[in-house]
Amino acid sequence: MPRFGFTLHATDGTARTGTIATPRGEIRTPAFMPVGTAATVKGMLPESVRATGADILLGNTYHLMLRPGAERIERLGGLHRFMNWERPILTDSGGFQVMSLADLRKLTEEGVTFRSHIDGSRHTLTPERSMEIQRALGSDIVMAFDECPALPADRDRIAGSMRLSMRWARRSRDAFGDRPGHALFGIVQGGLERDLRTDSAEALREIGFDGYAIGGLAVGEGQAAMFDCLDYAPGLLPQDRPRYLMGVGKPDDIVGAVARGVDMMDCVLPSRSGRTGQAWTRRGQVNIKNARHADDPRPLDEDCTCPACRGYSRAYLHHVFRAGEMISGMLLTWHNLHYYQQIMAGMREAIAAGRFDEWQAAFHALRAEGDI
Ligand code: PRF
Ligand code: ZN
Repeated sequence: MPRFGFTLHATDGTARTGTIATPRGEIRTPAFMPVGTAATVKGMLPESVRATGADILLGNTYHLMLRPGAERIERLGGLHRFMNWERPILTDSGGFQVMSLADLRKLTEEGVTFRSHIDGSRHTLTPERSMEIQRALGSDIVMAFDECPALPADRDRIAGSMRLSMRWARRSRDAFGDRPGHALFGIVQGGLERDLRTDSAEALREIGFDGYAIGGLAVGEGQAAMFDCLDYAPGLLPQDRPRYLMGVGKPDDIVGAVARGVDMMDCVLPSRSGRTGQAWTRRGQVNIKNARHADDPRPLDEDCTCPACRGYSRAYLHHVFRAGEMISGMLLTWHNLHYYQQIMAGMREAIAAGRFDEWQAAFHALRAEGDI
């Protein structure tokens, strides 16, 4: 069985490009992972997600344990078979989603008990149970079980939470064991406190992980504060392991994160905003609901090669959104995911060529011109 591995191909300033090798295929970095929370990227067939350029999807422990159940998915051959996506899958560990979605949460040293947001049933997640669920799903990249406080939070709360997450990281590592071909990533916490982030990164490096995530950002602090943290946070992590910024973000967040040394990201934004009539283009955001599109024969983006832009006018996209037709969310999601993957491919190429500064300048210049 080929093992999990990361190869760095080139760096340009602090930006990096490389390849993560897994038994289910390669992940080109910087990588954007579309979110497939409930064993589907909403509105997209897996082959369509692949056609946008995605190498890996993200799945969620929290949602899948509640419905349809991790052991059911295991009996049905694992998550890849279940959802018909044979390439790599990374699963988040559940704690973050419990804190944002579940009812009646109770946090202890052992883990977290909560009631399902779907049917009110009672459940427990611990580092050990999260590892067991992610193993049953067949996840290729397993995330350590952590806790992430919403910002702003006071320093004591952030410090206590980070230390708990580090004890849970140790238990995650022990419960994960040795699984050739599968990877376990630790998650740095510590809010916007540099010394806490440093302690957290050191604790994780001491334990030893196949990759390292930066958690606890994009939780209300704003882009400037997030970038201030990313000015040092990736540098606290080993050079030779992938770095994953969790739950980020808008196109300019992603570009700024890659410039600061991040290799992987995920976000619901391109798929979720596709369903609410928001398109992301090289010239910025387009709200297809807006009446100004009703008679517009042009595509969303003249230069985009996605099916939504090759086959349909803004007038049509406006109409099907207003009419509540399913194809509306499908086409806009496809466009948004395609655009995100184009950004990633452009960054990989520019970093490899040592031209990332020029690429970034062109990216920002086109957005400044705005939609026409
Ligand atoms: N931890 C985990 N998942 C996450 C986060 C985190 O801190 C975030 C924060 N942006 C998103 N998803 N486990
Ligand atoms: Zn398009």
